[in-house]
This record gives sequence, C-alpha cells and structure tokens, in this order.
Amino acid sequence: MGTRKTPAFKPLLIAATALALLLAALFLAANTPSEFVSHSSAKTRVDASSSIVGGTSTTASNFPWQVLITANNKEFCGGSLIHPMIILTAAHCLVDDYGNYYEDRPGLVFRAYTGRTRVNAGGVELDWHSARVDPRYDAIRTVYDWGFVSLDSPASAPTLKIAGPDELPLWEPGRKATVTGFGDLYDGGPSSTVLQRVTVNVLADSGCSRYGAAFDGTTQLCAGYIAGGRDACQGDSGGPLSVTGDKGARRLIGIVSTGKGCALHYFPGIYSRVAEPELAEDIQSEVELIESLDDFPDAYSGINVIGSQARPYGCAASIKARKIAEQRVESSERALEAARRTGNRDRIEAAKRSLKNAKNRLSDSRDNSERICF
Ligand code: 4AZ
Repeated sequence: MGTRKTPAFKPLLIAATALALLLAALFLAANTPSEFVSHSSAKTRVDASSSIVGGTSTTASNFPWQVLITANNKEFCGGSLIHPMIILTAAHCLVDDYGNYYEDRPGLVFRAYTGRTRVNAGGVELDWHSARVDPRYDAIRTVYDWGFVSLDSPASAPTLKIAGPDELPLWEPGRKATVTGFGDLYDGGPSSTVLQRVTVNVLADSGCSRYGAAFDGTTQLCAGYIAGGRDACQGDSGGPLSVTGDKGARRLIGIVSTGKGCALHYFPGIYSRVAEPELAEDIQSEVELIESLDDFPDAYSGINVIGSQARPYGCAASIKARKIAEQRVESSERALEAARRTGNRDRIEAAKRSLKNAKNRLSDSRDNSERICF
C-alpha cells in the first residue's frame, strides 16, 4: 500500500478517486457481500504485498491481547486489546479512503476474536459495539492511522499497555520488537492459517528515507531491516508491534500501518507511532471519550492504557552483574590491604593485578547496564 501513497501518485489518485467512487457505487449495487469484502478489505485494497514475512508460527497464549478482526468471516486485520472494552487497530481497517465506516455497510459483518492460534477456530469472540477512528486520520498520507472498536461487554483476555513516557528506552532505535498477525506469508502470497510472529529492529526515521516524503516521522515509526527479508505484510494491518521488557512486561509501540510491498530491501515496515508521549496521550484521551460516549460501567472507566516503569529486557540482569562486580572490587581492595600488611612484595603485586582486573570488569559492567537500561 506504500506505493499508492507516494507523491508521484497524487494527481493520479484524484482522477482515480472519482472513477473509484463511480465504480464503488456500481459495485455495491451489483455484488454479494462476500465478493464485496474480498475486493474492499484492508488486505486487498492495497498493492501486492504480504503479511508476516520471514516469521515463525506462534500461539495465542504468547500474545493473548492479539485481536483478529474478520469481515464476513474472512481474515481482515489485526488489533490489540488495550482496555477490557476497547480494541486498538489501524484506522484503515475501520474506514475506507473517504472516511466511511466499513461496519456501516449493509451485508458486511465484522467480528473480533482473542485467543486464536488458528485463523478460523478457537478463541473467544469479542462483543463488537462500535468503531471510531482518530479524527486526524488521512488515508492519502496514512498519518494518524489508528482507531478503536468498543465492546458491549468486557473481554476476559489480558490487555497490552502502550509504552509510557518513562519507557522510551524500551523502543529507541536499535531495540528488538515483535510483530504478529495472520497476514500474508510473502508479498502477494496467501495469508497465514496460524498466528505468525517475527522479530524486527526499531529503526531511526532515516531507516525509512527511501520512502521520501511518504514517511512521516511525527506519526509513523520505521521498523524492520534495510536488507529486507522479515516484515509485516497485507492482512497484518492493525496488529501490534510490541516489545518485551524485564520481568515479562510487554508494551505496545506501534500498529502495523503501511509500507511498500513486504520485506523489500530498503523498505522496512511503517507503523503508527503510538508510544510517542504526545500521541499516547491523544490515545488515552480518545479512550476516555469512548468510555463516556459508550457509557462503560464504572469498573471499566478511567482505565489507564499507558504503561510505566517497565525496563528494557536484560536491564535487571545487568544491574545484578554490576553489583557483583562492585563487590569483587571491594573484596580485592581488602585483599590488597591484607597483602600490604604482610609486606610480601609478590603478594602485593598479585593483589594489585587482581584489583585492576576487578576494576576493569566493573567498568565494563557499568557500561553494559548503561547501554541496556537507558
Ligand atoms: C498492508 O497492505 C500492509 N510491509 C501492511 C504492512 C506492510 C505493507 C502493507 C509493511 O496492509
């Protein structure tokens, strides 16, 4: 779907828009609902590209907040349960390019599930109430590409919080993140029957420089590999880009949004930048608005969807290692004092060498925990 959004395509898009409107009207009049879905879903409205490429099969128990959204019982999009009564997904999974809600189209039935390892069996259906997208969503530029599905009754699955402002180290460029979904297995290929996961690198904006002005670093996050090979693809849209912190903390840092093809060299995936503190605050406000508009019970109102205090994976271990290194320095210092009291030159020299080693190790381990924790 990325190519469609490059500036070169804009004049064409305007002409195509008029034509598409006309065709859509004819199409709606002439087609059955199931054909309609297969031609208008988030999965097929874009250029040839795929879902999770280069990943491995996983199970819903590893990603219990993963949501599968189906349209007329076909895989349509992913999502994340961020609140017991709210799914966060991509805006482009909920509205068409003119801002019309798919859920309002006659003959189109949307369902959402958690707990599905296989695309068409198991799990729990969520009680779909109403879809709403961020008012700033722009289908041409794919900015602010997120929206919400409120539920009529709370889901029992655990939620995934958005990484908070004190958790920026979890997703700075260079960190590993995981993207999951039932999307296409390769560019233009079939979607997956089993939930897939793949590890990608969080990249600086410069990693998406080949997209030119089509990449917007204020609302989009670049993640994947410059070399290609592993990526989200069509049908993964709306699904979570998540990170694992220490003590098993999991956080949402992005939403599968767009890209040029899938897993192509120089074209990493583009995700909605939901953990950027300002944007996360916007999402929190939107959640609060939905809680009130939809009259959620008190027990499901005022819920904080933003996490705090999670530390990057490996930080706790690196701090333990540093404390041990500190103790080694202290005991080496005591050993040196003891050696000096004996007056034995050889013993003093040996103790000095081991103190020096211990200090070097402490310095390495301080650098290591700085690198991992901050
Ligand atoms: C899509 O069409 C799509 N490679 C999603 C993600 C990516 C490409 C396309 C990223 O929904």
